[in-house]
Amino acid sequence: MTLSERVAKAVAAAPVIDLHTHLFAPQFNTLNLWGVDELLTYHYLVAETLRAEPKVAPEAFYARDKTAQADLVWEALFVRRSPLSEATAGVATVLDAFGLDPAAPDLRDARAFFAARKVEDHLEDVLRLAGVTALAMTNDPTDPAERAIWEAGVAPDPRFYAALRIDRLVTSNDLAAELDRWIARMRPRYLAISVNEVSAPPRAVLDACRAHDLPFAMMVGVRRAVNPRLGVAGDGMSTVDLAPLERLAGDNPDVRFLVTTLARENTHGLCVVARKFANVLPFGCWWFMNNPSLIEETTSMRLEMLGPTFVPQHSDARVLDQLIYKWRHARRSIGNALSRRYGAMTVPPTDAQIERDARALLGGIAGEWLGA
Ligand code: HDL
Ligand code: ZN
Repeated sequence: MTLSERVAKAVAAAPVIDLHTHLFAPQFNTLNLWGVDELLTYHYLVAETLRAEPKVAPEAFYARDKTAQADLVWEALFVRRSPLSEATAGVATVLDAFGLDPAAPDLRDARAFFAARKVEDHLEDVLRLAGVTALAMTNDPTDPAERAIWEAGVAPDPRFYAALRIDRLVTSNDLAAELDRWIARMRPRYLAISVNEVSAPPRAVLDACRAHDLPFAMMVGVRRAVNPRLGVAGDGMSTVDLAPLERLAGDNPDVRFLVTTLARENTHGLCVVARKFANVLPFGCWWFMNNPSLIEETTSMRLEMLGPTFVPQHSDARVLDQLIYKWRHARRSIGNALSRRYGAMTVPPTDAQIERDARALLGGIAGEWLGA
C-alpha cells in the first residue's frame, strides 16, 4: 500500500469524538432532526438556493412548508444545477450511503426510505457509517423547548454529551446561580460561547470552569444577522484581533480554552497563540471554514505549527444524517494533510505510529479534554 493509502485506512478507522454539534439525543424528541427534508432545508442550502434563485424572496421561501422548501432546494441546486458546493455534495454523500439516488428528479424515493426508518435503528446506522462514537450537543437553557425537556428530567443517550451554551445565559441577573443550576442539571463537558470579538467572559464563567474543571469553548468571529431576511442563514463573519485571547489564556493558566475561528485569516494567528499557550486548543474548521480545501489547508498549517496536538475537525452538524458526510469528507481532507506531513518525515512512520496519531487527532485529544 502507498503511504497515502495507509494513512487513509488509519484515518477511516479512527473513532471520532465530535466536539461541537447542534444534534440532540433521541430523548429530545422533535429536537432530534433527521431525514431528507431536514437535510435539504439546512440553512447552508437555504442561503445557496436563495442565491441561485433570486426571484424567490426569503420571506416567500420561509412561508412555504418544509416539504415545499425541500422540493425547491432540490430543484434549484440538484436538478437545475450540479451539486458542486460542499453542502450539496454532502447531501449526495448521505443519500448514496443509504443506497438512494443523488441524481433523482424528485424526493419521492428518499422520502419513502426515511419514512420507513425507526429513529433508534437510524441513529445506530448513522453513527456506524460516520464512525462517530460520541458527540457534544449545543445546549441552551434559554431555549424554551429545550429547557422544558431538561426540566422534565431527560436522560440523554450517554453518547450525546451536554455542552452548556451561554450566549444568552450571560445576560442573566444571577449568572453564577444559573451556571451552577444548569451545570448540575446537564452535567456538561464544557461551557461554550460564540462571539464576534474575543473578550474575557464574565468572572462567574471562569469561576465555574475552575470549580467544575470544565473547558471554556470560544467560537470567534461571527457577526449575527448581516442579512436578517435570511433568518438562521443570515449570519456573517469577521477577522478578529487575537491579542485578547493571548491575555485571557495568560491570565488564566488553570483554565482550558477550546478555540475555533470563523475567518480563514485568523487560522494562522490561532496556531501562534496555541504555540504560546498550552491551555489553548484549536478545534475544528468552523462553519464557513468547513470546506475540503480549507480543512486540508488548515490541518496542514496546524500540523506544521503544532504537530498532532490539536483537534482538526468538529462537524457542527444540525441534522443527524449530516454526520455521515461531514466526517467522510473531513477524513479525506485530514488524511491528505497528514500524508503530506508524513511524506516530509526523514524516517517514514510505521503503521502503528500512523494509527496512534490518527486516533489521537480524530478522538483521543477531544476525549481527554472532554473527560470521555
Ligand atoms: O454558533 C454556532 O454554533 C454556529 O455553528 C451556528 O449554529 C451556525 O448557524 C451553524 O450552524 N454553523 O454551521
Ligand atoms: Zn455550531
